[in-house]
Amino acid sequence: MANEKTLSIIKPNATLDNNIGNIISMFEKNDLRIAAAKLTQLSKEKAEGFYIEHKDRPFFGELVEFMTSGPVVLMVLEGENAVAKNREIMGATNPAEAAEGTIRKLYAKSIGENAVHDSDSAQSAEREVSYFFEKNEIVDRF
Ligand code: IDP
Ligand code: MG
Repeated sequence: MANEKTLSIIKPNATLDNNIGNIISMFEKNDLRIAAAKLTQLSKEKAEGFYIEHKDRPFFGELVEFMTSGPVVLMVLEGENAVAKNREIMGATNPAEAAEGTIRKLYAKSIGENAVHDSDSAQSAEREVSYFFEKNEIVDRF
């Protein structure tokens, strides 16, 4: 199986609820490693650019407003099959549909305030990782 990198974001509802550690421990328990991390608050421009694929969706304004409303933790996660593995650990977009034990089942408030983002494919992972991180900010020692 391939060693991959994927982008993860702990969203403002989860940072404000003090669930950063709980969420990171879910990644670590599932053999994903943190290869880069920063805590920041996104500007409107940065959040809009990140979610550009959703710009025509009805919830775009709400999404950008939420993502800029508080601190976020941006992380590069690394491990075997990291992209698919993170999707599984994270759970469905809507917490009402998320499987038991997933991050969203445990820590999401609603379909919008759903605790975490991850990259949905290897191709998005590449774009999303380089959207937030310079090459020299990513550790490659694992
Ligand atoms: P994903 O995060 O599970 O991949 P996407 O469909 O890519 O879900 O949507 C991106 C983000 O937009 C979601 O994580 C959620 O925060 C927000 N979002 C999606 N659908 C809705 C909605 O119907 N209302 C409000 N926000 C939504
Ligand atoms: Mg998505």
